[in-house]
Amino acid sequence: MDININSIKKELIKTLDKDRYNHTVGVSYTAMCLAMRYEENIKNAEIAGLLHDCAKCIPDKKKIKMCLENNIEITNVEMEHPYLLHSKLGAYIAESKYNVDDQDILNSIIKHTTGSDNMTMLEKIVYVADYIEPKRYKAANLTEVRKLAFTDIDMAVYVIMRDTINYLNSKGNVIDNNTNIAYTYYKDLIDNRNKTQLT
Ligand code: DGI
Ligand code: FE
Ligand code: FE
Repeated sequence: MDININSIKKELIKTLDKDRYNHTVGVSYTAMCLAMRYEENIKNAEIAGLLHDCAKCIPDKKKIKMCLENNIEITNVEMEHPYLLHSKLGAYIAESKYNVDDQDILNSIIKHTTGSDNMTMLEKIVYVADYIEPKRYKAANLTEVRKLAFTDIDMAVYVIMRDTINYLNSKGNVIDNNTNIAYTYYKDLIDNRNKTQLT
């Protein structure tokens, strides 16, 4: 995989708006810091962070069109909330346009919005970095989650999923099946860990 970070950044400046580009760089650096902490591949974290939202600024209609053209499945919930497609479509663009062939990086992009059960370390790093990067300021419990990310990444994943679902419920948004599966998995993992510690 011959990937040039500067050429990715040049292309992203053209295809993302300014705030989204700054967020992307924040996620990339945060993912690299987490990769240092958890002994994950730093360059993979950098690439995944940079490309995770590469499809975000494509208009929703075009997202749907591009998915249909490239045989990317669209679920009912994604049809209702087409912004969710930026993850799958982003992975497709990372592979076809940016020549990413590492499946762990591509899966990190696919899973970065909903999460999934049993994520790899890179998948967890991108999921968490997306929520805690320095420019984020609206999300719930940011101070706590930023600290947790570096002390207990599974707990950070769980708290982010819990707070995201609470937020979506408060807005009356449909919860994606993957989000529910992911939340149940990490809730069980944390509950079981607490039980083991008690006995
Ligand atoms: O692309 P970003 O804004 O950086 O972050 P993201 O890809 O995590 O997208 C965040 C939005 O996605 C946030 O408003 C919550 C929403 N989201 C996450 N899971 C679900 C969801 N929206 C719906 N409708 N259903 C979900 O399961
Ligand atoms: Fe995103
Ligand atoms: Fe993001």
